[in-house]
Amino acid sequence: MSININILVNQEKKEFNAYYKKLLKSILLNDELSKAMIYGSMNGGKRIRPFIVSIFAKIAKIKKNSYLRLSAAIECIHSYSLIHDDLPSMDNDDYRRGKLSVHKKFDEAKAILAGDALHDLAFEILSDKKTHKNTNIRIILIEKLSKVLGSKGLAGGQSLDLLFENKKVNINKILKMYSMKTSALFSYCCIAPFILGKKNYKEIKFAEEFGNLYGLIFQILDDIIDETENFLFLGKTPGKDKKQGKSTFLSNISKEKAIVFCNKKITKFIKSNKIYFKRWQILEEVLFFNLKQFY
Ligand code: GRG
Repeated sequence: MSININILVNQEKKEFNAYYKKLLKSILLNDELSKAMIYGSMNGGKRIRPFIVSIFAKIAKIKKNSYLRLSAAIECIHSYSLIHDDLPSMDNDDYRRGKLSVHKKFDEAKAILAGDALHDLAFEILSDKKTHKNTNIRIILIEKLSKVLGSKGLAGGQSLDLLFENKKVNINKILKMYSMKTSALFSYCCIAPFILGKKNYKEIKFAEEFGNLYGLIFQILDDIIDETENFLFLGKTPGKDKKQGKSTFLSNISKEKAIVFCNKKITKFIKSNKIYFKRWQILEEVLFFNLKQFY
């Protein structure tokens, strides 16, 4: 069976963008901070995370309204992380998604606050009964997300990323940093729909590992395109990792070997999780989707 993942990604993106726009309009004001939040989260992202959520939500038979709210919370978090990532004290980029980054379009204080407020909005969305009627389920969703974002997740990973600048860092440490700064949120995209759908422990564990691997491959490919693509493709300053002395996977191995590494990792994971890949065949296509574009 060959499924065109590109078509599914675009369909989900369209559906998500319409829902997200409506949701933000119903919650936000018309003030400067809200404008910065909207600018930072509705400015042309690929919406890959909502796509991953939709795949796992369909497997778990979750109602559309419920999983779109989950995706909205996740995109609020993702946008917050990008707004803060672009700040002068972090990765210092004037551009994002082909447009001025939030601190350049507005100012630094507003970018910090817009990021903070998007982060908070994610929790407002998740804690609302409209996301799931069962309070315990909502608390689990919130607990898991808090862990993914904190010192052992996104924030911790970003801290390592900055700490590793201009240092010789071994590959295992780089992989650990990637698992925190990038994979953790992808893994949440996979487990959260399974939590909503009350899937069993083993299935949730599988979803977590799937998300971790997906995120790792995503980050390695992101490193490659940072080196090989131009501004038009990236929508942000190209070649920045090298210029800023970033320690990345590519500081240790060549692009070609990195691609082989990703392929081997996926193949091994599929082999050791045959039952799930047989039951949910689309997952194999999803896992190979980003990598296929490099062959
Ligand atoms: C806790 C202060 C604080 C900040 C949050 C800044 C931060 C911590 C984390 C940054 C994490 C980060 C930027 C990871 C990179 C992940 C990544 C590859 C992002 C790009 O994702 P895409 O390609 O972006 O999906 P689009 O623009 O398509 O949405």
